[in-house]
Order: sequence, then structure tokens, then C-alpha cells
Amino acid sequence: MCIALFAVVVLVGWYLWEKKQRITHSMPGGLRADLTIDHTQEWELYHNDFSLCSKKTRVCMAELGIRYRAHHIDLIETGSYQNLSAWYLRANPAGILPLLVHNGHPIFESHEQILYAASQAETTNLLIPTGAHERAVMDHWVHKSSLLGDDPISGMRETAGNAVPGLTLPIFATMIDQVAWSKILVGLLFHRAKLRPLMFLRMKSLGSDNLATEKRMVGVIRKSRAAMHVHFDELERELLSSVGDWIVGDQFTLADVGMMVIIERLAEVDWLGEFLTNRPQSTAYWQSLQARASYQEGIADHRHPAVVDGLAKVVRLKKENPRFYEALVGSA
Ligand SMILES: N[C@@H](CCC(=O)N[C@@H](CS)C(=O)NCC(=O)O)C(=O)O
Repeated sequence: MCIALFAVVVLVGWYLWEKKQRITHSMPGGLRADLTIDHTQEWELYHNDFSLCSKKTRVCMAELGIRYRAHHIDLIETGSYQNLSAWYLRANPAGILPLLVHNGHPIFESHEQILYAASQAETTNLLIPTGAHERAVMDHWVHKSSLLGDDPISGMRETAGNAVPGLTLPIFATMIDQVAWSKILVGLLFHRAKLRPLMFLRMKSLGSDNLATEKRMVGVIRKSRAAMHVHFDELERELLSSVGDWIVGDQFTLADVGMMVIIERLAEVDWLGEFLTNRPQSTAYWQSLQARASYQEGIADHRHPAVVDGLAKVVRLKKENPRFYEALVGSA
């Protein structure tokens, strides 16, 4: 009895102490010139190989030719909640990636980071068109490709970025199969947005083989899939009316940076074929995107082994587990 009580006191003490080290709160997007983070280089980027928004900022930096010091931070999908470690939370109390730092000042939210970085480029108007109409089109697609809010699943109709997490659930499940329970529980204790670790815990307890038995997850996958088709219809129309290869005519802009990572994520999780079928403009666009040097530098050079293994399992489950297949690609 005494030992049990002592253990409880120690555990609660540990938790309260740890919680004090890990202050979390949301951070509005944009530059915070009033904050300074330890740095050794003009540009530094805290990112994760697999993270959608990190890819966006990496591609943007590659397009701009801006060199930066990279800090790879694990997310639970790639092995641990390094994004919730006390030292990372001191830099970004929101506990999310990416975090861009310029001369020591943090810039929060990837859609703000790309705008900020482009505004600092030595060549003016690189990635940002000058005409008002062109700028409006670009802004629309930068928004469309953004992942907004703490609950990434709501808002899937508004942005293609928010339709991505639902379609990433299958690979999240196969990746989380490989992660120890104790590591996932860290999220429950310290994550600001509890919905996210709760979703991973549920997937861990089910196991990816049984993902299709969870009606709510299947519902999210189907809604995300339907929403993504609507976003692709709009993309197809936009590309058809464009006078060049890119969303804003002949100029490669931040709109293309944003959509590159959305389309690539669908390829990465073995879902792209369905979205390119009968969409010739989007198919050609995807070919052009992959030919960019920034695609290689910002995306292809960052293939994480956990993603490679996770994808192999998704592909196998689709073949071998009819329920899994139905949950993913069955009628909506
Ligand atoms: N709106 C944010 C979204 C950032 C975000 O949700 N990042 C994910 C990876 S793509 C993350 O850090 N997740 C960590 C977690 O929730 O534990 C942005 O655009 O930067």
C-alpha cells in the first residue's frame, strides 16, 4: 500500500515537473521579430522528412536557392514525439513542424513561411507574380494547399491540405504499428491538441490490419477522398484555363509549391492514380512538377525509411485484406 502510494506520488511529481518544462500553446502564423531562438546561421529550418508542411517549406527554399541549417525533428509517425520535447517547445510552443528561423526570429505556419522566404529572395518576384489577378490566383492556391487548424480533418472541403490527413490515415496506421506504446503515450500526456495523439493511440490499439473495422476512420477516409476529388476538379479547370504549364500561366509560383506537396503526398501513400484518372491537365502538371530540381531537393532526397516500410505494408494490405481495400478504395 505504502509503496503504491509512493509510486503514485513520484509519478504525479514527475508529470507535473515535466509539464512545467513543456509549455504548449498555439502560435499565430507569421514572423515574430520580438522572439529570438538560438541559431548559428541566417536561415535554420526545423522539419521532418515525412511532414507535408515541412516538404512545402523545403521545396520553397530550394526554389529560392536559400541555404539553411536543417534540424530534423521526429514526429510520432517517424518514431517519437521529439516535437514535444522541452527544448523544441521552447522554440515552438505549438509543438508542430516546420519552424523556419531567420536571423534567429521564428516564422510560424508553413504557408506564412513560404511567403516570408519569397519576400526575402534576392531576385524580386521570384515565386510571387506581380499582376493583381495573378497574385489573387496564387493566393487562392496557397490557401487551398494549406493545412489549417488543430483538427486537420475538419476543413477538408475548404482546403486540399486538410483533405490530406484523412487520406494519410492508412500509412499513419502502418507506421504507428512499428512505434512503441510508451512513445505514443507521451502525446497523450503533453500534446496540446489531444485529438491527434488519441487518433494514433486508437490506430495502435486496432493495428493497421484492422483499420477498416473502425467506422469513424473509414468515414473520414471516404469524406477526405470525396473532398479531394472536388479539389482536383478545380485544379483541372484552373490548369486548363492557364496559359502556361503552371497554375499562374508561365510563372512557377508558391501556388505550385503548395500543390506539388499535396500531389506528391497522394503518390507517397499510393493514392494518386485515382485522382489523376481522366484528368489530363493534372497528369501533365504532375510530370512537370517532378522535373523541378526543387522536387528532388525538397522531397525525393528526404525519403524516410519508416515511410518506405509503411507504404510497402499499405500496398500489401490492399492486396491481401479485402476489407482494408474496400475501406480505402471502395464506393464512397
Ligand atoms: N498549419 C501548420 C500545420 C503544421 C502541422 O500540423 N504539422 C504537422 C506535420 S505536417 C505536425 O507537426 N504534427 C505534429 C503533431 O501534431 O504531433 C503549418 O502549415 O505549418
